[in-house]
Amino acid sequence: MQRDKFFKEIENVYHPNEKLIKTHCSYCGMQCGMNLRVNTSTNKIIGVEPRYDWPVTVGKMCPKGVTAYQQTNHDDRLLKPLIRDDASLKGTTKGFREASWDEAYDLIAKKFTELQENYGKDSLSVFSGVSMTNEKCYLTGKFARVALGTKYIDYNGRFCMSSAAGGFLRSFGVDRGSTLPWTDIHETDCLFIAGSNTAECHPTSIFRLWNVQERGGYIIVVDPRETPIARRADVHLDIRPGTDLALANGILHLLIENGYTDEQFVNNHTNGFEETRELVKEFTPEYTSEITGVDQEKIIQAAEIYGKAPNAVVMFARGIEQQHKGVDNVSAYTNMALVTGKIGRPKSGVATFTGQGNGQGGREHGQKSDLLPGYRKITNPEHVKEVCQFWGISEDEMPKAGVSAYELFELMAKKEIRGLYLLCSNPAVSAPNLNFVRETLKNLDFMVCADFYLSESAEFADVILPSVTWSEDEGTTTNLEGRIIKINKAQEPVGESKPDWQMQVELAERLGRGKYFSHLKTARDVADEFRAASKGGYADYYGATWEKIEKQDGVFWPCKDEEDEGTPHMFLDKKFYHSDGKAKICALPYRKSAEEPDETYPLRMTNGRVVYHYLSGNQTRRIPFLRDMCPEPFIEVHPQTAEKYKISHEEEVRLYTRRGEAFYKVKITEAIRPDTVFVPYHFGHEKSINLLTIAALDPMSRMPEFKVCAAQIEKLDREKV
Ligand SMILES: Nc1nc2c(c(=O)[nH]1)N[C@H]1C(S)=C(S)[C@@H](COP(=O)(O)OP(=O)(O)OC[C@H]3O[C@@H](n4cnc5c(=O)[nH]c(N)nc54)[C@H](O)[C@@H]3O)O[C@H]1N2
Ligand SMILES: Nc1nc2c(c(=O)[nH]1)N[C@H]1C(S)=C(S)[C@@H](COP(=O)(O)OP(=O)(O)OC[C@H]3O[C@@H](n4cnc5c(=O)[nH]c(N)nc54)[C@H](O)[C@@H]3O)O[C@H]1N2
Ligand code: SF4
Ligand SMILES: [Mo]
Repeated sequence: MQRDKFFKEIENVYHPNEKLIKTHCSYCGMQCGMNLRVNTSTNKIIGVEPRYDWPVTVGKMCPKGVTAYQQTNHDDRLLKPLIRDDASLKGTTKGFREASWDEAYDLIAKKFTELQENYGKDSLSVFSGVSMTNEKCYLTGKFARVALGTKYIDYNGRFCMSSAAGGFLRSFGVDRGSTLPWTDIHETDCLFIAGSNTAECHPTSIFRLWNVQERGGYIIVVDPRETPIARRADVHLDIRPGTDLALANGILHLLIENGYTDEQFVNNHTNGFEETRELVKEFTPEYTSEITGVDQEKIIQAAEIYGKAPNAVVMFARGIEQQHKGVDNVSAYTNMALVTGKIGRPKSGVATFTGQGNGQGGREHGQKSDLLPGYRKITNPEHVKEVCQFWGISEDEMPKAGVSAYELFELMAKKEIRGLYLLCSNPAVSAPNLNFVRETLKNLDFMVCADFYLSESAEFADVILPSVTWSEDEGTTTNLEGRIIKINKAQEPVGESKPDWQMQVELAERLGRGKYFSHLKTARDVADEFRAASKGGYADYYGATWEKIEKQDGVFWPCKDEEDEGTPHMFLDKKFYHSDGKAKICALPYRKSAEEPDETYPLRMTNGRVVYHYLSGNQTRRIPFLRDMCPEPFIEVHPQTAEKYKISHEEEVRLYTRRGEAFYKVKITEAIRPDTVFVPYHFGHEKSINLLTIAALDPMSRMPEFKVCAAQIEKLDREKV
């Protein structure tokens, strides 16, 4: 206690020309607590310090977090709207001229109206992202349905959290990324972590992982690469990419065979056990090892450790989710917690490492093609009725369910969709099968892009609208625990940039839909409408007022009213959200990857992140320190494989798949399987690994199979470059 007080006082030390604005990092789902330092003479952000008093991250930040403040007053900021005046330069940064907001809005309203008059309401689409606050995500959903009246809205979470969401909905009937607070996880006895490079992607979770081991507990890691956490794990299951379903079934087989099931829990609180037991019978260690490439001994050891642990947490991330069987992978690993009853109590449970800053909240309130605020379903007439009443529109005005993110591009290619309002996403780097996606963007009749930097996607736009960074507006996000937190404004928007919610209100007015939006004059107005819109949905935020968030260090949803303090632990009453109150143990047959290696493409290509860059890299590639630390992508190759191809460290090679090619410098490392190569994905143009990825979609979540496809390396004739 004394120590906490000491640090609190240090943080509040008075600087004569500075004030500190309490907020959270702009990037990942950890949403680390930070104070932005603001010069009180210039009213500009000049630096940052970590917040020791934030319970989730207690003074920790990563290299992206400590430099995040450099985004705000960066020279590359877009200061005024831009209008394309040379169509022949589409796909480049050139051919734009500066314009006033009035001119930009008038042009957008004219073009959008023309397209809808000629080709119908659904000829327009909205593609958004979840680096935005809950309030902005909510309003974007309303903007698409009420201002544009189109059914075609989807967002980048489809490439991120959709399989986790689908798996949780199937297993539990509810989708909150973590069933327990992060402040619990270091107190568990076993962490089973699959497909997460925690040390690079959620670095400020790491001290909790090591703490489990320091307290005598165990860490089991499933990853084709020896990541930093795999290196320190008690067991590293070095899996062949794309075979997690077999591994999860193999572990389940052992948990059941060796008597680690909690029969009472299974009988009283779950369905599907018998069917699943039958299915996993064939997944003996031998058979599992054959499919996954992991030693039998290690599989047995992992099952023993997890089975014996009094408390355990199963965790996973995009490594298992970004597959065309991502939802099955999530439910299959979740089965481990359900058969052993290690869920619905403190220190035990299931959690996914939510990716983007607001990856949790942003998926709950209507940016997804089939969802409305409060996690209501657009296919449920009752839900539609509630939301229509709230918005004041008639039920036949509410568009139907649209399609998923990648499918939007397919409809654009078919000219069913002709216009796009893109905000907070950079699909020209981040979408799979990029040769197709870029061509599609190029051929749109009219495209608007809202961003604060000129992204690779903005290069295709007809109008670019300058938005603000996270530090120039206020609102809430929901971190990876399901904790709603407050982002505070530290300085006024630079140049003429505006928050997205304000652009949408002003555009709605131009589109003749002002009466549904004009009352929203401040971020707080949007927040109050948003909370009320979520009321009664299962992701109920109504009771999570800004005041309560401040008082309680965040509020876990659901939080229904003033008195409700929120819900840090899910299912403490052993009530799941399916109509019978039970969870579902899922029998999931093993399926191969969409594209298995063959003679022509003998390698498995996977990809992901490095600690220094964030997603498409549009933000972090501009920060000098981060750019210096990782200026370009590379390809990780095992020494045996390098020998086979006669390639050496730092040599440039051609990597290619059935969809495309790219050239990367080789990084020879034993920390990868010999049958697998890995490339970080944060780079644009000809360096994008997505030129090579496959757009095979999960049948439930419509998540593309980013993480696995068949590839080949070609040694170039050139000398070392
Ligand atoms: N530094 C940094 N941190 C980030 C982000 C970032 O861009 N940079 N992005 C944020 C976002 S939005 C997200 S979604 C998260 C992502 O966080 P993670 O999911 O942890 O990151 P990835 O690097 O995509 O993939 C994780 C691991 O999956 C492994 N993997 C690949 N294929 C398979 C497989 O078939 N099975 C298994 N078991 N593992 C496999 C990879 O080797 C990799 O180590 O990170 C968040 N944090
Ligand atoms: N090959 C491969 N591809 C992947 C992945 C992978 O692992 N491998 N991961 C996938 C995952 S998990 C994700 S999350 C996606 C992410 O893919 P993207 O959606 O492309 O992610 P970002 O780079 O965050 O793009 C956000 C853009 O919006 C801008 N921006 C940030 N905040 C705001 C705001 O408040 N308003 C506006 N208007 N703009 C803003 C940023 O400058 C940036 O240009 O990529 C996916 N693609
Ligand atoms: S761990 Fe995530 S939230 Fe924390 S400082 Fe790094 S990028 Fe920001
Ligand atoms: Mo993500």
